[in-house]
Amino acid sequence: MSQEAKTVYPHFIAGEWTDGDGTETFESINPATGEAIATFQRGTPTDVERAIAAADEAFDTWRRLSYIDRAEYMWEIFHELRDREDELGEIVSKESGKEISEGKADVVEAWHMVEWAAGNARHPHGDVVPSEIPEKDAYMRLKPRGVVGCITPWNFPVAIPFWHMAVTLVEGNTVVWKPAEQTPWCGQVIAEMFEKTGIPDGVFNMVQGFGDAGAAIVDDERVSTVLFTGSAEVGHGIGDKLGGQPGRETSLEMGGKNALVITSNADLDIAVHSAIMSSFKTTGQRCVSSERLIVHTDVYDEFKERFVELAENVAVGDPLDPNTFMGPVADAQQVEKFHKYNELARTEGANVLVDRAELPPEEIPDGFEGGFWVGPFVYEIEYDPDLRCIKEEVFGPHVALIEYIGDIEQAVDIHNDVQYGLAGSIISDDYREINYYRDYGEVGLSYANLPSIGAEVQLPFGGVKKSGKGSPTAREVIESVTERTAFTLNNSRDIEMAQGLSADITTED
Ligand code: UN1
Repeated sequence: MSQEAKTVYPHFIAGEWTDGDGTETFESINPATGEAIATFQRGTPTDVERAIAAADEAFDTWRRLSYIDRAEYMWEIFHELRDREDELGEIVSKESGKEISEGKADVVEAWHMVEWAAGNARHPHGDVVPSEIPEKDAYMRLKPRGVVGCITPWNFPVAIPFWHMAVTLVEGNTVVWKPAEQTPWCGQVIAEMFEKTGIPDGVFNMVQGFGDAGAAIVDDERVSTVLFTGSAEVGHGIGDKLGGQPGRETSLEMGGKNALVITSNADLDIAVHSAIMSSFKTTGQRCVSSERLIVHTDVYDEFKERFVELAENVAVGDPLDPNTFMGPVADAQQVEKFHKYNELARTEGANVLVDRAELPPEEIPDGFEGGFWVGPFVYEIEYDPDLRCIKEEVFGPHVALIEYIGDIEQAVDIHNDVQYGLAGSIISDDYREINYYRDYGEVGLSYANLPSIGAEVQLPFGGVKKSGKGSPTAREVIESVTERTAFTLNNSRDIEMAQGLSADITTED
């Protein structure tokens, strides 16, 4: 019996493709069909150790290049991402299940981030600061921190890796990256792109694998900063671990239990449109998706009717079909979690308005029976601070309508009554309500008359409360991957001190 040789995709460590020392492999699964796309080596802590050693060794040479020279490598990536948008968008859709416009937007967001980082190489870094003493020149300067560990999620498998890595590399750090285990194919393509740029060996390293590989990155003291985007549970574990270790930094972006506040002054066309986008785009699997719609009693019935009608009808199907609005969820665990929380909502007293949770077979396209399919699940529930279904993140198309009576303060109290604080939006034509929400809504990303999704890369992307620490994007990520030096140069031959401190040295005689 002949056995067909199966390609197993390797890691990229120290400028080389390597199988590492692991014996286990894993498969990337197309969530729309349940079929395997490709097979990958599962990285071990020893593989991670080698990648960190390579990054550590490469750091000294890399940091000595100019910003402009380092950015040149990122411009290569920028062009590659742009030129291959359609092809890569399709890969994203096939591997993550996101519908094709989202697959492409993921690639576009990636090249936007790379463009920002590479362009920023020619912008001023640091500040010239006045001194009390005219002969002193004071500067705030930035230095790279060293090896940066990047642990990224499956839901933006191209964009988020570049949120983490683009600025980090241009600033002069080296990288050890673990892509999400659900989207290793995207990881492979990105590593191929880095190899093609000819970036010096060890500057960029990729180890495929699971949580044990991620933990090995976090555990290694040579990793000066860990950038993490993913679940609150894992993120807080990283924060706890690194918090007490001198010289080690983190920037963590975790989930949310995001909400839209729809006031009595809302334009209901905008409200319904924003709510559908916020709750069902990416099948509810953005960190910024909204699972709570907090609606004023005066507009509640009309909003409910219109939202429910659309939720009954949004197109669920093949991610590569341009008419699809919602693809499948990522994997079997997500399906299970979604059903568990729908059940919990029922137990907690939900009045279910839309139940497409178990998609009927006729809605599943032919050939896609093995996919991880779910549809919208919408319910109304009376606000009660003890309800878990309106407090815990589901990461799926699970949406609660919560009616409120009173003014904007009441709505914002409910909005803030969760442990998370990532994203949210207010729909209102009253600027006082909008400004109240802007000032008191406890979120890192705040919108008005818009969905809670769709941030641009040049804005900080990070949450408050349980949703985050720091912001692993754009200008703000610089804070986590650089150290500041306050540097003062004396242009005089005399030493003169600030604060009127005497510089005279007096002796006994
Ligand atoms: C995420 O939600 O996991 O703001 C990332 C957005 C996208 C990024 C989302 N730019 O919707």
